[in-house]
Amino acid sequence: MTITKNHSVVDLAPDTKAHLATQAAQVLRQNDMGSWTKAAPDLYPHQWSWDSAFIAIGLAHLDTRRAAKELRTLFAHQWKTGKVPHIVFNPDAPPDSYFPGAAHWACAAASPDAPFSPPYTSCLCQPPVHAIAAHRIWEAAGDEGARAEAHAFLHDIYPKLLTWHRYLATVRDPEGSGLVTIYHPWESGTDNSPRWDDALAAIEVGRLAQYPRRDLGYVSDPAERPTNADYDRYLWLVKLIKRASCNDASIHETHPFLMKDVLFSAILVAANDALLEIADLVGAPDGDRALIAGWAERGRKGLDACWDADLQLCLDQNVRTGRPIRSSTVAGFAPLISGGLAEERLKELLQTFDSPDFTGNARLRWPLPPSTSPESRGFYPRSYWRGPVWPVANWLVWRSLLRAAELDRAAEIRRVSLDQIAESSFAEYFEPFSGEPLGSPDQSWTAAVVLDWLLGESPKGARAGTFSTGRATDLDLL
Ligand code: 9WN
Repeated sequence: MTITKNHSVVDLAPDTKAHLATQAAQVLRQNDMGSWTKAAPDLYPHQWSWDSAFIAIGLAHLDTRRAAKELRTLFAHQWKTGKVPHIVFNPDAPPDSYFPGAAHWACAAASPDAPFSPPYTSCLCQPPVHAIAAHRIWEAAGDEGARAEAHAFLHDIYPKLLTWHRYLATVRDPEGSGLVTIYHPWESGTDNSPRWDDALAAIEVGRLAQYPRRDLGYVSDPAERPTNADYDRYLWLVKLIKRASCNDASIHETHPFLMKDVLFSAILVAANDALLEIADLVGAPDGDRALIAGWAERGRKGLDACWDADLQLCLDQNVRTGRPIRSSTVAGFAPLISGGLAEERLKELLQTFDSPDFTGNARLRWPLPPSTSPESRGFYPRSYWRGPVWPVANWLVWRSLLRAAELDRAAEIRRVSLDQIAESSFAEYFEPFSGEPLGSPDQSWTAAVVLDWLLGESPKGARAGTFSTGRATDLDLL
């Protein structure tokens, strides 16, 4: 496929699409551990929470039962508080394959709220894409048998999803602001984003034992990963969380890094919309529905209060300082992700989206949103969440554009994203100007979103702001 100078695109040829879908399925098969999927073959040898949700979305188009299993496995390690851990450690992974690994999180297992171990888990969490994934599995279930099984799966997972969302809406939002408080950049899923720079800079790092940077062994250039100074801060925050015995109340009292994360909060709103649909499907009590709808509404209000008229983006808030974090990143499109926007706000957000700050930047190889605006402080085109383009973030934007009935824009994001991956590979992220693939090769969630783009029908009901009956039946492609 070619892109003309003004970025108008011609769709991929059918045989290229079929080839891409086959390759994507191979990536997921290669990383498949039977009942869960490694986030990446070498760099990430464990089960990550939001990766698993995206992976389930991709797997849904290959095998709905296996997709459901992915989420069942993750939720088998849910904490008693309702928290879904950010990593479930693979007991068979060599101890020197990832740092910090299970041993580093041993204290998490000692918490009275921790699930039975091994496998061990971390005591952090990640954005709650899971209800969206569970609903996508339902949508993808084709024949009667698969639908019956998917329905049974929704019955089983619904109470777990409800407890998960309740944990986020209460324990992680004691103020009732509608915004989720995170304790660590790893919880945001956008680890070294400049969003966290000022808060991290203000933290005085104490004594840390020497530790290995195992991640650097898996990328061709250390510049693609967070710096050593970033890592010192990450590990110091882990140490403080361990000192607080992974107890939420103590963390809220003592921890120096408490952030209202707008992207996380927006994903929770979108996930609450999906959970409401699941609640209907499983015949949940009216009280549950009112509760979930209330969380979604409070989330939308909370995000609205974070709007910055100057940057025309939504901004995270630092709970410790009470101040907004002035940073131009893809997280600023949070109100688009949550959905339910007033027309005027949608217009403003799309203007920012099209501007040189994001997809309208003339230097971009593809008109896809860089994780950090090339025009902003903290941008670095090769470094992880400081500038590269992430297919998984593009999937979130694509889905949100569909829900906002911005169908042409959504189609453009999908086409260009597929073009990027067809031309390069299933990389974790891409240099925005050259298009060079960076980070891990064969990243599972990249393959998963490609499968959803290729094999999932455009969700029907997008105009009404919901996902209802888009069903994938196009498995002949494989
Ligand atoms: C730390 C697995 C994860 C993603 C995160 C991404 C990266 C881990 C790391 O990889 O984080 O959790 O070691 O860098 O930032 O979003 O879930 O793919």
